[in-house]
Amino acid sequence: MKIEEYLEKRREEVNRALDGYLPPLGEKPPLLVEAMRYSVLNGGKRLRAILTLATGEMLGEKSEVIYPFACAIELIHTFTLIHDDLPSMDDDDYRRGKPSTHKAFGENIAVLTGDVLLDYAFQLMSDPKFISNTPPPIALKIVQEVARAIGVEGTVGGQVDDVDIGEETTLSHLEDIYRRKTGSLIAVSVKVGGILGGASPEELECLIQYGEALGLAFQIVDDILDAVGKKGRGGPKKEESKQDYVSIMGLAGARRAALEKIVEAKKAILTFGSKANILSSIANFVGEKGL
Ligand code: GRG
Repeated sequence: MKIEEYLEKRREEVNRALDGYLPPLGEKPPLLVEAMRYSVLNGGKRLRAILTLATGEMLGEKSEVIYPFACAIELIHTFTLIHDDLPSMDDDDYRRGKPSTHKAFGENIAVLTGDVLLDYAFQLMSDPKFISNTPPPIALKIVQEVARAIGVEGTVGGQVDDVDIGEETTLSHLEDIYRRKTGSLIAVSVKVGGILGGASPEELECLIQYGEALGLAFQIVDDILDAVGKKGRGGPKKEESKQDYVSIMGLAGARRAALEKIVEAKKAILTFGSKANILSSIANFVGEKGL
């Protein structure tokens, strides 16, 4: 199966699972439920959930055990997008081709929708109702890893430095921000799959290296797509003077760097042999999007 077909099939499966986990329309409070469903089920590649699934399955874990964790990570990802789009952050009116959550529901509801998705993600990863096949110590380890990845050392810390980035920055500072702001959620998606699949410490280290390199490549490619106008946000990009990978390295330099990171990611999982073909193809797919 071609990687595009694999990703599409998994995207549909993840969408069905997310649909099932989210509270149905009609539940209270209606506005919050509507905003949760609008924000989560409005497209998205589901890359992070797919990485968790592909990694766990590579190591022999069943998909039904992985789904609550994979979907929890997607809920957290959606939460970061909602908050990232707010006027006080990146101020984007469009997301995934549709009005961003604050444009569709107002800023107050958007903030609360992000909050509740974060909360719900931790419920998914810890409530026996959802994770009856996962031993509690494993679930606790995953909860710790995810919480750390999105906290001070990870997503939020990276976002804080990104907000503060200004017009002059160095490449190493930018990469440090990208590793935390974008890379840490991608890396932990892979790590969670590894933990669920019972990876040895050495295997987990290789998976983390893969996830980190892929995460950095992913944000560089995102900058490239932004620069060439292929991001598909669904509306005009607002003017901004913030530096990014392309403004510092140029388009060719950014493409080169992204491909280097993809090579690094694939090298890290060589130890798994052909079992890692899907992870390797996902890395190629991410890199090729920037070409
Ligand atoms: C995580 C606790 C916590 C707080 C959030 C707002 C914020 C702090 C962080 C922002 C992080 C962020 C949005 C980084 C950008 C990452 C990025 C390139 C997202 C686009 O990901 P895709 O292309 O999106 O996978 P789809 O729509 O396909 O899901």
